[in-house]
Order: sequence, then structure tokens, then C-alpha cells
Amino acid sequence: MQPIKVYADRRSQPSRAVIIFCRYSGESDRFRGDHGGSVQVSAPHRRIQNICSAARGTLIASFVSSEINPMGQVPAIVDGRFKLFESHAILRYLASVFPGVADHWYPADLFTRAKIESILDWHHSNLRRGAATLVMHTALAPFLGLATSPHVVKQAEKLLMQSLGRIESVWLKGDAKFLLGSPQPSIADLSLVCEIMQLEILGDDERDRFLGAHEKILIWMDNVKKATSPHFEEAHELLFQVKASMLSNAAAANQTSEPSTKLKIVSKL
Ligand SMILES: N[C@@H](CCC(=O)N[C@@H](CS)C(=O)NCC(=O)O)C(=O)O
Repeated sequence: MQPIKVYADRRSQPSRAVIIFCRYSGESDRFRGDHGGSVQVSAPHRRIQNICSAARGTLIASFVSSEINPMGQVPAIVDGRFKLFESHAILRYLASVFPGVADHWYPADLFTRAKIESILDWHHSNLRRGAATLVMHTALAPFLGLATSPHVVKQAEKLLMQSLGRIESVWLKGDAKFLLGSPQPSIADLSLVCEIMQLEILGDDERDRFLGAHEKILIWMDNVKKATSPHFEEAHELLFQVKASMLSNAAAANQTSEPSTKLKIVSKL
């Protein structure tokens, strides 16, 4: 059977969700190379080839040609003649097409499935809009030559804070282990947690400013990490490398600045 090709970059939140799901759902074989290396993951009846792109932004766009994804973004998959983009659509497809995927990832029960769809739809215009805009307009803006404004940053912070509060109050009620009070994770848990992990790029103090007051979120993130370990850690290794190099660049630019002593969050990988 032809391999499913996964075009992804581990610096991209939705890519990581797809990579972790692929690796979790198959028997992980090996994960070679940070950029441009090929990743082989063998699933029960399929071989998946994960092609990591070379760099951010425009390079990703040129790598993921319009033939693969007319939007020029990652993640995208090619399964024979079938091409698909949008991480949530990909996760739904893979959860349905891989044999033997445990039901909790994308439940057959229509009511539960619809609740998961509702979270996935909410994610894009709330949590992702807040978190991705914030990261883009603060930590990444100088590297991408992006013009930004305090107003955009303030709005993104507000939406992010509001979204984190909503996740706790709506989907992590009581001592819920995963969203919707489920004892096991779904593709929505994976997508949302990968999005929040991107806040690492902001540095420890900033990340703590957003997450420090959200204990339920921190526990839930840790639950998702444990449930998908070691694939979760592997998929996030590059993010921590990027974070370390950004911090050292910042320190070099401002040699008088003191390193953070305010680490309090458990989920450090
Ligand atoms: N809604 C899309 C978002 C995809 C997306 O924003 N991908 C980014 C990386 S996180 C990308 O490829 N950016 C490159 C570009 O737009 O040129 C999904 O969930 O897959």
C-alpha cells in the first residue's frame, strides 16, 4: 500500500498535532533529521512518510507547493491521489482511515463526536487566533520582518486569556482529565494543547504570565503529554531548541539582562 505523505514542520503547532497523532497511531520507527529529514512511521497497515520542510514562512510555502496545498501551508497530506490540508480535517481523516485507532480519539458516538467538532471549530477563531497572533506579533515579528502594533498585541492577549478561561470553565469542569470530562484524549485535546505549547516561544516569564493562573490547563497539558509520550516530547524538541536559541540571541543583544528565576510551571518537557 502506498505511504501517506505528511508535509509538516515541527515549529508549526498544527503540524505537531498531526505528527504526534501519526506517530501515536502507528508503530514509531525512527525520526531522522530536524529539517528536510524524512520521518518514517509505520502504522498497522500503512507506512507514513513525514516530510519536514526546510524553514519558516515563505520557504514552507514554496516547499508545500500549490499542487499539494493551494494555501501553501503545513500541515498537508497526500494519500495516493487524495490531497488534504487543514490540520483538523487531516486528524479526522487519519483517525477514520487508520485501522485500529482507539475510539476516544474521534468517537463514533455522534453526540460525543459533535462536541469534539464544536471544540475544534471554536479553537481556530479563539485560542489559535489569540495565541498564534500573540506569538507572531511579539517573539517572531523581528525575525519575520513583520510590522506590528501594541493594539494587535493587546487584542491577542485578551483573546488568549479569555480562551484559556473558557477551556477551564466549559470543558475542564471538576477534575476532568481531558476535555469534555473524558478519561482519555481526543484529537481536540491534541490540537489545543499543541497550540498552547507554542507559548514557550515567548520565554518562561511570559508563558507563566498567561498559564500560571490556570492550574487546570497545566494539569490537562501534562495529561495529554503523558498520554502521547514519548511522541509528544519528540515532536516538541525542535520548539525548545528554537526557544533556547531565541533566548540566547536576546541575551547576547542585551548582556545586562538577568536570566529568568521565575520558573514555576511543571510541564517543561
Ligand atoms: N488552519 C491551518 C493553519 C495552518 C498554518 O497556519 N500553517 C502555518 C504554520 S503554523 C504555515 O504553513 N505558514 C506558512 C505560510 O503561511 O506561508 C491548519 O490548522 O492546518
